[in-house]
Amino acid sequence: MRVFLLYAPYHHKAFEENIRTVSNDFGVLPPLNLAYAAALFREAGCEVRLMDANALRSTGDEVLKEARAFGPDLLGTYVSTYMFHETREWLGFLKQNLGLPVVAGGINLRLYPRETLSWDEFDYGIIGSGQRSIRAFCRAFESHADMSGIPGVAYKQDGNVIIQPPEDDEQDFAGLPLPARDLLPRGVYQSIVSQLQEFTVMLTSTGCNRRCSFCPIWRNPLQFKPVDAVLMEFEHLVKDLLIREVDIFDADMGMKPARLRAVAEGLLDRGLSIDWSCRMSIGRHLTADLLNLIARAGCRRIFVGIESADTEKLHRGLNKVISPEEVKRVLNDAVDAGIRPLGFFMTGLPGETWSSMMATARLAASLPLDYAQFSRLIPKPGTVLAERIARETGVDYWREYILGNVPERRIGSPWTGLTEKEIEIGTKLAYYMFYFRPRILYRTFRDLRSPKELFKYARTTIRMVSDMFYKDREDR
Ligand code: B12
Repeated sequence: MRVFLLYAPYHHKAFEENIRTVSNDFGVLPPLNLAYAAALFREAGCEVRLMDANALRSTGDEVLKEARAFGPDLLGTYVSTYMFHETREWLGFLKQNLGLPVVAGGINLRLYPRETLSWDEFDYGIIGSGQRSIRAFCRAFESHADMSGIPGVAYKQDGNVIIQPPEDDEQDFAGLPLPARDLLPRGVYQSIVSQLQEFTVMLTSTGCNRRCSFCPIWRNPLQFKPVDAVLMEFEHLVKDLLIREVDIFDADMGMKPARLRAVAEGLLDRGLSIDWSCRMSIGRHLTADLLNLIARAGCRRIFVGIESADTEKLHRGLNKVISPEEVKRVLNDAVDAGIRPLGFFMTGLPGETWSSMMATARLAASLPLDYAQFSRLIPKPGTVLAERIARETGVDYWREYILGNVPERRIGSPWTGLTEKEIEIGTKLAYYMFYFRPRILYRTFRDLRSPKELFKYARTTIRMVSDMFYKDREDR
């Protein structure tokens, strides 16, 4: 059986936490989870083509041509909540022209399976990891058998959507095959801060041990790949795929400091030369010694959630606890070790005022950071915050959005007296206060590693300035 998987092009949405320039210039990143799904289809005996039309900036006709040339029996795609309709339209176009059924997987199938399949563009859904269900689905699909009784598979029968939840223990992250990165194009991937090519992304754990009300990630089971498997994946990246830089997307790569230490030591022992970056929670466990070790092992950047100058607001409003003293200590130790830190900050917190927002902007500019990202707090799908808002207003915006009942718009921040416009302006101002400083310009130029990187920064700077005058969709 031949399966054509499409990663559909996507663009900034009005409800996103990031301002437009940041979403659009975030980079061109590979569809890691479709690469995982492709590996599962291959394990089930399928021949798979994975087309990253987002990275290739393909037109509809180009995608159609590629799909026709491959001659698939089935089309598949990844659906997030944010990009649902854009992806749906792409699959609708392919389905109409090829007359083939479509299977969808990914986060939106976990959150809104019924609503996803209420659209004609989607015939089947894989809910959850697909580890057991993809194989069973393929067997049933090939033999034209009934999909009933296959946990984790959603389908349609006589106009009804049938949801079959996955088995509780289906997700075994460590047991997943290596993502099929060999199916992805080369020379096209980069992030806003990456410096080398080939570049890719990687995940060594799922879930998180924190319970922040603005983040959905802790709802995934907390699972880790064993150190040996992580090192094997690094080795595969370096030796088989000639990757020179990787961004690790774990919620907190330092959650188990001994594990991080073992990964770093393993990289050094195996002589694997690769630049990497990762997200880490601030805490006492990030000692100068550990930071020095990971720097020697190739860690070039760490991304840390600092969020706000007002730790009280953070703690009470969002269930996140961090110590300002520890933030400074970790950042200084990281810089001393030769690691470039990026701080994540949030604007529009519960009880936020213009002056607390500006205090956050000033805090960011006062810390030894090389990069900062300011995101507006939004009730992301699947979060405690989104559930609270849905309860209070009686409307689940995301569900209605998937059903096509509400337009793409800012959801609003009823937890602060600030308007969306004020939060947007405060967020943009925070960016200008951070980036348009001699220290940042100097460090950016000093550490440039290619003319391409200079071009990337110049383009983002121009877009950032023009963004000041850009009106969001609902203002137009
Ligand atoms: C890595 C990552 C990325 C990477 C790679 C994305 C990708 N398509 O793989 C990049 C940087 C490109 C990315 C982009 C975006 N991301 Co992202 N991303 C993640 C992250 C950290 C891990 C995803 C992952 O690989 N998980 C591991 C795999 C094994 O699990 P999985 O995703 O569930 O996939 C399995 C199954 O679902 C299934 N499956 C998945 N797809 C398919 C398809 C088919 C046909 C089948 C059968 C099965 C199947 O098989 C996989 C193997 O088990 C998650 C957060 C998290 N920790 O989960 C956020 C997350 C999914 N991303 C999120 C967001 C918001 C975005 C962006 C909108 C950001 C932006 N503004 O650009 C874009 C949207 C991209 C899109 N087209 O929709 C949100 C999703 C919110 C939502 N409900 O829509 C999350 C949850 C993070 C968050 N902050 O809330 N992301």
